[in-house]
Amino acid sequence: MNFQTTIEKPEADLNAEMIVKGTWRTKTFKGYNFNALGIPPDRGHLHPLLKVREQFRQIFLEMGFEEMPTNNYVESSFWCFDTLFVPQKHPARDLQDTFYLSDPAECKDIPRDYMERIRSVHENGGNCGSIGYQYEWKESEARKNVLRTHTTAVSARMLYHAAQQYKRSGSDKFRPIKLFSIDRVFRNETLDATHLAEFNQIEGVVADRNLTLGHLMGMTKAFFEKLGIHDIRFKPTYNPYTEPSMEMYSWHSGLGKWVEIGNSGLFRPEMLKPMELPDDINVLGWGLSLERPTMIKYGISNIRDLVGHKIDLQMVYDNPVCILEPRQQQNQTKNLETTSS
Ligand code: FB9
Repeated sequence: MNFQTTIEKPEADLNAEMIVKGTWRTKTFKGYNFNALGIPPDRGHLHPLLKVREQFRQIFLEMGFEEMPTNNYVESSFWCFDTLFVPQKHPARDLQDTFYLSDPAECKDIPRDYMERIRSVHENGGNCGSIGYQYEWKESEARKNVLRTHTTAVSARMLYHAAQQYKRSGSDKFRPIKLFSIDRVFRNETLDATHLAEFNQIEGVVADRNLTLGHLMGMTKAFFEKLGIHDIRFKPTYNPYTEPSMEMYSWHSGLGKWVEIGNSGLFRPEMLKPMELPDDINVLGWGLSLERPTMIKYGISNIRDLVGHKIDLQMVYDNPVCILEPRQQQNQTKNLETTSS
């Protein structure tokens, strides 16, 4: 019977002094509470953008795409614009749209023969049934280094190397190419609630024999299906590097309007022929941003609450798991809601 007048507070911890002095023998210790959660260990928290990025990566990998190496933010104007048949006087290449580097200002290694083919396709259409832009193309302009304005620059380099590899292989078996990229691009744009001077571009490209506009519509439909977006609409648009080009829209019942969810097109022969891709190889491509779907998914209306030094870190700590894949018969927006459970 352990009745006593003094309430001895049971020990919670066994410390070195108790062991040294042997006082632990006479102490009463608290029982172990194995259900105690304990202090959550200070661990990493994935930024919502990285969670949504991983979801998009999984979708591309499921569709058999390979990821492009995008770990170089600096590109020469040659790969960022000239190979994509963007004329040297195009406004997108102006200082107020593109960040030019002062050091290193110029790119040294550009394949000479390829550059000459790019010169002639800009000046007079080269040999691909085009008249080009009928202007004097300057090598110095092409050598200017920039912060890439789109990851399509990386697609151009990957397609060129694939074409050169195919040419060297001498075989006539062209293995279809399915590549994707999700990485930062930089545009010297006017900043507003949805635009910063950089965003993450998501891009998919497919190269194969006799690809058509139908393949492009089918591929983008399949892609957005995996996002839970079913009926998308296409609207003709213009890009210097694709013809035909289309914007894609989806009905957003939450916002009660059609939302532009991306851009797409079939790359022009003026881009593909100088790469020495076989004549019957066509290349389709589409792109969107990572920030827009993330803002919609996490109900964030101002880009500065998602990205930048002013964001409240609690949002990063507390943002829930990100599940993009569709759930049957739920109306579209439903899928964009966060899985709070
Ligand atoms: O992301 C965009 N919209 C978007 C995407 C997804 C979404 O949520 C999903 C439901 C889950 C909601 C919105 N856009 C593209 C459309 C607009 O936001 C547009 O105003 C802004 N665009 C960016 C460029 O701004 C200057 C988004 C960015 C963009 C635009 C074009 C491309 C990539 C990103 C491209 C391309 C392309 C075309 C042809 C061949 C290869 C690449």
